This record gives sequence, C-alpha cells and structure tokens, in this order.
Amino acid sequence: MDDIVARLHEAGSGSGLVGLGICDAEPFAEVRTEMDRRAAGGWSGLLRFTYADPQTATDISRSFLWAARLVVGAVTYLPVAGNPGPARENHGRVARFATSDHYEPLRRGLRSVRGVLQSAGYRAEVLMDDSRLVDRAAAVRAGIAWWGKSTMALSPRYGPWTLLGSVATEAELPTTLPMQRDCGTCVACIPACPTGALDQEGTLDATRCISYWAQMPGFIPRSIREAWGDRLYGCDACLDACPPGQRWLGLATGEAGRVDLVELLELTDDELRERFSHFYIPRNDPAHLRRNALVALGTCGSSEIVPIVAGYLRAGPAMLRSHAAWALGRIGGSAAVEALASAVREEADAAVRSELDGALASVHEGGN
Ligand code: B12
Ligand code: SF4
Ligand code: SF4
Repeated sequence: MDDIVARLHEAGSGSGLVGLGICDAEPFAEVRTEMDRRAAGGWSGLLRFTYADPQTATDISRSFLWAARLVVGAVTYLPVAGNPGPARENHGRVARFATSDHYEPLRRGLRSVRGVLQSAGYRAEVLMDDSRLVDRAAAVRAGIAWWGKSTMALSPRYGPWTLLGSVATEAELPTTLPMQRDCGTCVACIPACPTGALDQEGTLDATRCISYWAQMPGFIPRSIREAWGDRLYGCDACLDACPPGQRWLGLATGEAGRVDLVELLELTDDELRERFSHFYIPRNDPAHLRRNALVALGTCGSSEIVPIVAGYLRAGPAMLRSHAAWALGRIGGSAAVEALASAVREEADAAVRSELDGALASVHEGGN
C-alpha cells in the first residue's frame, strides 16, 4: 500500500494538486447534525446541492457501497485568478474562484489519482463539487485543511484559496492525521462580511450570503442588494480578510475578473451561456446574470448608462423590471426619474410597481 500512496502523491502533484490526504469513509455524523441544524434554523435557505439529501451527502456508502477511503485533493486558483483591481464605473467583479474554469485542473488531478488506483485494480470514483459529498468535511478529516470560522477549509500555505474534491476508493490505504490547527482567537472574517452572514461559532447563514444570492433564482432581497457592491458572481470578502491566506493572495498581482456590465447586458442568451459557461446559472436562465449585473450597476453604474438600464423597465420578466427599477433609484439623475415615472404609470404588476415607487422615493430622498 505504501507504494500506491507514493504513486498517488506523485500523480497528484504532477498534475497540479497542492494538497493530498487520505481519510476513512465512515459517515460524517457531526456534519449531518450540523446540516440539519442549519436547515432547521432556516440558514440553508433554498439550497439544493448537498442539502437536497444530507444523508447521502454525509455517507459515501449510500453512493458507493464499496468505498473504504476518500483520497482528498486540493488545487489553488491563485495567483492565476488574479485581482479585480480598483473599482471601475460600469464594471462588475467576479469572485476569484470563477474568473475562469478553475475546477478543470482539480478534475485533471483527481482523474490522475483515480488512474493510479484503477490501474492497481481498485474501484475508484471522482467526486468534485458533487451533491454526494461535503468536500470540506473530507478535507478536514484527511488532514489537508482545518475548518475556519468563515466555514472555509483553510490550509497553512494557501489559506482559503483552494478548491477541493475526492476520489472514493475501495483500496484500504493508510489514512493521514487531521491537522492540529485552528483559527485561534482570529475573527477577522466575521466583521468583513458585508451582510453579517457569519457568526463566531462557524455558522454561515446562507440566506444572508451574497454568494448564495448570486446563484439563486428569483428576487434578491433589498437588504442584500444594498450590500452587494459591484459583484457579478460570487463574493470573496471573508476570504480576502483571512490572515492565513494573505501571503498567497499577495502573489496574485495580475488583473482578472472585471466584466463590462453594459456589454454583458447587450449579449443574447446564447452568448451569455457561452461566455459564462463555468458559472452555475440558476435554471440555466441567463436572466439571472442580467439581474446580478443590474444590481451591481446600482453601485457602480454611471448616469450615461441610464437608457440601457431603463430599457429593462419595459421588457423581460418582472424580476428584471424590478431590479432595473432598483438600480435606477440608486444611479439617480433626471433621466432615471423620468424613466421610472413613466414606467410606474404603465406597470401592471403590483410587486414591480412597488419597486418603482421605492426607487422614485429613494432618488428623491437621496436628492439625486
Ligand atoms: C452549498 C455550497 C455553498 C453555499 C453554502 C456554503 C456554506 N458555507 O454552507 C454557498 C452558495 C453560500 C457557497 C458559497 C461559497 N462557496 Co461553496 N459550496 C457549497 C457546496 C456545494 C456544499 C457545502 C455544504 O453542503 N456544506 C455543509 C456544511 C455544514 O459543511 P461545510 O461548511 O461545507 O464544511 C464544514 C463543516 O462540515 C465543518 N464541520 C465539521 N464538523 C462540524 C461540527 C460542527 C458542530 C460544526 C458547526 C461544523 C462542523 O467542517 C467543514 C470544513 O470547514 C460545496 C461543494 C461540496 N459538495 O461540498 C461548495 C464549496 C464549499 N464552496 C466552495 C467555495 C469556493 C465557495 C465560495 C468561496 C465561492 C465564492 N467566492 O463566492 C463561497 C464561500 C462562502 C462561505 N463563507 O462559505 C468550496 C470551498 C473550498 C474551501 N477551501 O473551503 C467548495 C468545497 C467547492 C469545492 N469543491 O471546492 N457555497
Ligand atoms: S461569501 Fe461574502 S456574503 Fe458570504 S459569508 Fe463570505 S463575506 Fe459574507
Ligand atoms: S479570518 Fe480568521 S477566523 Fe476567519 S477563517 Fe480566517 S483565520 Fe479563521
């Protein structure tokens, strides 16, 4: 077995994995309890993924009866994912994990690990961002990370800047020891969260998390929009604040992840799907990307783009009409007021009318 372990490390590091550990495949009982607690508290919101079936997500034997071990791998997406650079008018920002398909190197690394196991005659299956496994729990048990208060799995060298996955196998490999480390007295991520979604016990209230709303269908609550900033997809605020990740983050100097939102609003559905094919887009409906762009323009939009945003007051689903109204209320100016006032006279949907009224009131209060 030691020989296979050496080959696993060789294959993993040779294909870009920066961490590799092995743990048993016993059910993650405490994680199951934690998921149930979050669901009961309403903190998992309408999350599907692992929350669709927590029992399966925390017990790998329900998917692979033969699984005896999980070989857990990590990649880092820095420094390649770079920095969004200074805020720019009419430009949104993509969180670093999604500036391109950073899961691809992880997929490659895990497949080469699987290859070693299969060529030694063992069954092996790759699980990566899969509903059948809580990746961070496996990483913590396999000793390649510790569980941070931001809920991120942290590693000493890369902090929170990793993506995680596993290979389930029947090979009874020797396991690695969990890491003897924790966040200590640090609480930096908690005040750094723009929406107060984190607490000192390491609970994330997903219903207050910007990253959650960027991937959810429907209307984004106004309180979340207020804190949204110029984000288009994902949020890195609790990762940016994390001291163990600072040194590694400091090496990411290239600019990446800025998106021209006006250009985005002019793309067709097919063009949006193609350009952002590595994003999780709810119901595969690109209207959700336009919605996110409108919310970001509420923070970074200039008065010149009012006609483009105003175009959304009349066309498209109520979700877009509402978010366009909100954005115009924030951008302000006489052209925005005119567009809002004219739309409110014609709007038939009561919820959208209320957004239009709210936007007009906020323009007047703000003295724009
Ligand atoms: C649902 C989900 C989300 C949801 C909810 C996240 C959450 N914190 O619960 C949303 C959409 C908000 C989200 C956001 C993000 N996500 Co996400 N997400 C997932 C997904 C699909 C499932 C996570 C899950 O079910 N967790 C259940 C909870 C209970 O467990 P956990 O927090 O993940 O794990 C910890 C607990 O189990 C804890 N634990 C263990 N025992 C006990 C006992 C007790 C009592 C307690 C309290 C806790 C505890 O230790 C674990 C390790 O930290 C995973 C992929 C996967 N299949 O696992 C990716 C994943 C967690 N996401 C990931 C990433 C990168 C992100 C973002 C950084 C993206 C971004 N920049 O916007 C943000 C980070 C937000 C944050 N602070 O967590 C990475 C995290 C990598 C890492 N190094 O930690 C994952 C692992 C994807 C991957 N394959 O790499 N995500
Ligand atoms: S991803 Fe953003 S909104 Fe979500 S917990 Fe972290 S800082 Fe808060
Ligand atoms: S910011 Fe501090 S408390 Fe939060 S996860 Fe990082 S080390 Fe832990």
